[in-house]
Amino acid sequence: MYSKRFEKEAFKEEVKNNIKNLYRKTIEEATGRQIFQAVSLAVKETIIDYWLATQAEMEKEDPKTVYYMSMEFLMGRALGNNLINMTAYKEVKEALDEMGIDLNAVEDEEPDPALGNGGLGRLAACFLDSLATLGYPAYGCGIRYRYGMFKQKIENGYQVEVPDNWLKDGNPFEIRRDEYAKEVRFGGDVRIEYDPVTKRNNFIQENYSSVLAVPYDMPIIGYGNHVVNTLRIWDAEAITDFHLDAFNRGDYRHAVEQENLAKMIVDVLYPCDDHYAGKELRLKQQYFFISASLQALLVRYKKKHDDVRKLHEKVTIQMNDTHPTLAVAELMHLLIDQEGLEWDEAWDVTTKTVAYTNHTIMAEALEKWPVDLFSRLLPRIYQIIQEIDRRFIEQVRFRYPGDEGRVARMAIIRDGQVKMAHLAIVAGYSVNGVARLHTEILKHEELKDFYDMMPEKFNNKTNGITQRRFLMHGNPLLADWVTKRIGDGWITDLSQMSRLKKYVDDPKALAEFREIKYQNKLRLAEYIKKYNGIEVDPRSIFDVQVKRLHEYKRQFLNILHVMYLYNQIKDHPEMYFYPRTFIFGAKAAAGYVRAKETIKLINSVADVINNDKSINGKIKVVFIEDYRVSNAEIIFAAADVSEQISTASKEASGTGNMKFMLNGAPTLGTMDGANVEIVEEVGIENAFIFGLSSDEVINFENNGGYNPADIYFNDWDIKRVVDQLIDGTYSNGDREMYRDLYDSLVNTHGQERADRYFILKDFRSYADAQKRVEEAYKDREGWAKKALMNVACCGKFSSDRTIQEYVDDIWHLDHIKVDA
Ligand code: T68
Repeated sequence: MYSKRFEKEAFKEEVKNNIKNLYRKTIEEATGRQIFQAVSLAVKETIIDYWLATQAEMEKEDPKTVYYMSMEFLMGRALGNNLINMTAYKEVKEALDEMGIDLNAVEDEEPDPALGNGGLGRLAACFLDSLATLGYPAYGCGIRYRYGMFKQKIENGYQVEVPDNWLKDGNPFEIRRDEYAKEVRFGGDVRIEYDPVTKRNNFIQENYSSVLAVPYDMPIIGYGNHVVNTLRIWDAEAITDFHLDAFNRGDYRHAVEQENLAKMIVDVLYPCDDHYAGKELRLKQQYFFISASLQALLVRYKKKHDDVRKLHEKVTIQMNDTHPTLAVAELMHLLIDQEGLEWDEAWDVTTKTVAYTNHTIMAEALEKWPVDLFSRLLPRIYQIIQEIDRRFIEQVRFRYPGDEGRVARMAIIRDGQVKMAHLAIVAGYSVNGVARLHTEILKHEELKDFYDMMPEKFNNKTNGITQRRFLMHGNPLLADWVTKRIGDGWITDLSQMSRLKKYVDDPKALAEFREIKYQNKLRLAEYIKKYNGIEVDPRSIFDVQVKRLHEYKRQFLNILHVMYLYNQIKDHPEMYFYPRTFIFGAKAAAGYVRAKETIKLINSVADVINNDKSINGKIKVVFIEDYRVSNAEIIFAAADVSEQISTASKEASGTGNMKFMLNGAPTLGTMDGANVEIVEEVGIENAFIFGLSSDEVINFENNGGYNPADIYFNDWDIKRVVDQLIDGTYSNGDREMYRDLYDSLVNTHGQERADRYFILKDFRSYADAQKRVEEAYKDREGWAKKALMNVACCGKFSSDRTIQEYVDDIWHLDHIKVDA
């Protein structure tokens, strides 16, 4: 293992030297940030050796490699995770202790790299961790945004977005690779030129603007196996005069335009999750990283192979949602225009190389680019997509003669739009959903036409999460306890958690397990005190909903229920009530008005309830500012109840649900996404399930919805909380502040149905489930059993399992072994 190689004294010396050489300081004089840099660089020394060894192995063995293309990699902090995977965490902690440095404090100095929005970006990060740990060769390919996901401040209850300048002090783990820089071209025209020698038309892009894509590599360390893969993220720079041709050299305006393009293109991550913004700059970002990544990939392939017709034997490309789908057309372009392949040859290679993962069925998330924008920005790519579309439509007509309705539904280019999902499905050799229910909905509802025509492409890959970060690093107390009980095999084989089942009837084990949860709740309570100034009782039920703010995720339902409980306590002060702390954490997309109103509502309700002395602290409401990977680890470890309450059919999978389960928090949720599979693993008696099924929701939707007025006018408790949105109770008398939220429940707005997300419809059943939670929690040992069963049954939800399935069914990668 790495730790065998770890030499404590040498490491300490290295840290001291780094501080001296970088900052001309002693340890005592250095700031926290400087110590973080010095420690990280010392750790990087060791990483580089394994990185080189892995590269050497790949050179030698020439294994089949996956390129995971993603606009987002939500990596979270690297230092602690790297140490864990190098199996050097404890040694380094000791070494630093001896120097009077606290590793936890050093870790807290690292900016939390947030090059992703939420689930989709975090999934990509977990996948990289598992690929390296399982010993599979992989590159992550993405964008080095100068500004990642915004930092969230709450001011006067409102979300305020603050730029996330994560690179301010430099990123100690990355390496800039100038030698692999690539030019990426935008706009201009395509001239067709007949070449009498090859007897082919050549397509020549002219009058374009271009930028230089410069890669930065970050190490992705496998757990205890010396494998170090690479996350390659691209920065943009202006092409210097040197690269410009004679004509352009004098063209000042053009030069400035290119300079600006380079500055803009990687400037910022779009903060919209599950939503399509349709911005030109976004399309530029997509083409930028796809073109650069594919050019680099081909260069690498051609170093060892002279026939690009066999690319798929050594390379597979996974497209994380449709955001990287330009890979289809760009690969065609490179194979035809650069490598000289015929169309059919290029298509054969491309359709054996690219595969597509779908993450949502939400109509507003589907990427459809306007043809005029698309063809202006990417003229050659557009031509290629037109030809793919023409040939595809021919096939549909052949297969379904006379069915022009079907042709219209399936076309890639239609109604002035380029439909990226259709392109991804037509070209991809695999199309997968991210949980069983989601994949079934894709096959039988959203993508039915495609499934009918090419069922063999469709498959499910239920998401997973890495236990290295979300248990070992985030919850060391529980991790050590598990290891003490069942050994440490679970670290790389989470199915071994099932051995914990034998402890559910062991009172001593249960008492220890409960005490660990309590310690983790204390840690979170301290965090909340420090950052929110709110005192919470660690003995109360920690009921947690942390995830992006979205109407379909129904944070609104949760807070309405809190308002309802508060009414009950006020009406019946004598009533039995187990103290509860409702914890929220969520960022709203900057332009998503209703999501932002929901944040304000949660904070307003918190203000009123937390300051009402008459309820004796029976309810506390906490909105944790700036929910992100680093505080998520603390939150999951401390949760008693995992709120997974999306409208059934809307949440493709969810992955937070799995992180809560791993940390021993039973799910309070709907039968949606991966919740279905969680319940299947843990047993319905160890979860709290409520609400409409996805079939019921889809049925209502296909038949014009339901009528929330029937509920509003017949259930007085519900009417009361809904009315409290506009009677000033939570807005200092302002009746307009939450009018839009109120309206969304009871009034139809043009196209939008009232209560589109079935909040009132599910309210009673949610309240009942919450009642069952309270009942169950009163039985402390019974609760501990449920919680422990969740840990014991979480094995399926490791991303190691997910990745092994991708490898077996889709990618067929070769293993690598690194001896160092
Ligand atoms: C999430 N999607 C799904 N999208 O909502 C979630 N979208 O159910 C699933 O578990 C997760 O993906 C992983 O499969 C997202 O997170 C985005 O973040 C996103 C970003 C940009 C554009 C569209």
